[in-house]
Amino acid sequence: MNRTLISLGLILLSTLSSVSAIGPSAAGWKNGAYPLKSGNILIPVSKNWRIITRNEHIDTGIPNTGWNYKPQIMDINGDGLSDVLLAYGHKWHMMLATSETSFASPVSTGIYNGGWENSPLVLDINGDGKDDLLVATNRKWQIMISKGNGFDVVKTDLSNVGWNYNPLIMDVNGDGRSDVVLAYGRTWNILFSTGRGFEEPVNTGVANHGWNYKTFSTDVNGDRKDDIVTAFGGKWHVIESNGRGFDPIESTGVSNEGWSTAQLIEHSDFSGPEICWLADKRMNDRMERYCLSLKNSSTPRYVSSSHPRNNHGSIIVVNKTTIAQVEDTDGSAHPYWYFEKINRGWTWP
Ligand SMILES: [Ca+2]
Ligand SMILES: [Ca+2]
Ligand SMILES: [Ca+2]
Ligand SMILES: [Ca+2]
Repeated sequence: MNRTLISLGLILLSTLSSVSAIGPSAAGWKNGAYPLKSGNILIPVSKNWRIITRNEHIDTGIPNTGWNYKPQIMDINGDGLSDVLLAYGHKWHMMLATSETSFASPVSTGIYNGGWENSPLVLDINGDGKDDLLVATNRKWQIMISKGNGFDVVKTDLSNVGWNYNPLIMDVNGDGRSDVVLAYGRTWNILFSTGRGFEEPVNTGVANHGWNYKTFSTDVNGDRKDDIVTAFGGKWHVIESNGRGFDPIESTGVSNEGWSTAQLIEHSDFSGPEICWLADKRMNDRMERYCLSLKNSSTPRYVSSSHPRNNHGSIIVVNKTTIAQVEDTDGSAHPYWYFEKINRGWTWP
């Protein structure tokens, strides 16, 4: 076969496998776009829930009641498919996934949805693979522990101080049970999980700079204890866990320009986590994407080809292998969904 044809075919194949645009439009995405474990996205649109995959828009036929009451995406039964917990009619409702592209109709848990407006947090407090929910309500933390087909409600005596300061769910001591890290009293404080509740807060003595900017938790150094990555003072900083608390704050020396668009990407290989953001460093009115490897922090690497500055939407990290973005690449005022496979050789439409 002609060598040129073969290379053309390879180029086409690699383009198709790395990026795909899903038509006809991205209507409704501003009402919330919820990443699912499958790599698909759930959005409330045209009175129903719709699932966006790499290839199509699927109308689930299920009314999107409760879409504006902070739906919680979590794997309630631990089957590897993302389910949804919805607040409406004064109760939490479960919408369980039946496949990667379908859900069963919502059923009531019978549990009062007090505190849904206080940013509930998904965690796995007992490490059983079924996601639980932490709710700040009546000035105390309350936990809904999943039983697979419903929840046990556990009330704690712990004050919900810090719930409005971007609390972090992370496994500080690496025991497989989610802990909670809270910014208050000028320091980071840790609530270690006991499996069905939390120990009294541990004051780490480490200043809580950056709680109001982009703050991520991830295992930066690969010791299975989650660390903090945060933007403040013009730079990205790392705060490593030592199992019982945190080590002193370290600056990466890298500018946190573009922090508001920053996303954490945890690669499935052994290269460690990265933060990626959009910036127009080339001053050509088009945005480029840059990534900083946190494990081997040195200088940010340029990743993407540029795309129009006036409609860059936002990056959504769908899962460890996929990111998605809403973008009007052809200037038709009809934005499309774009999916992109994350690997070391990213491309962009
Ligand atoms: Ca599930
Ligand atoms: Ca659990
Ligand atoms: Ca833990
Ligand atoms: Ca670590």
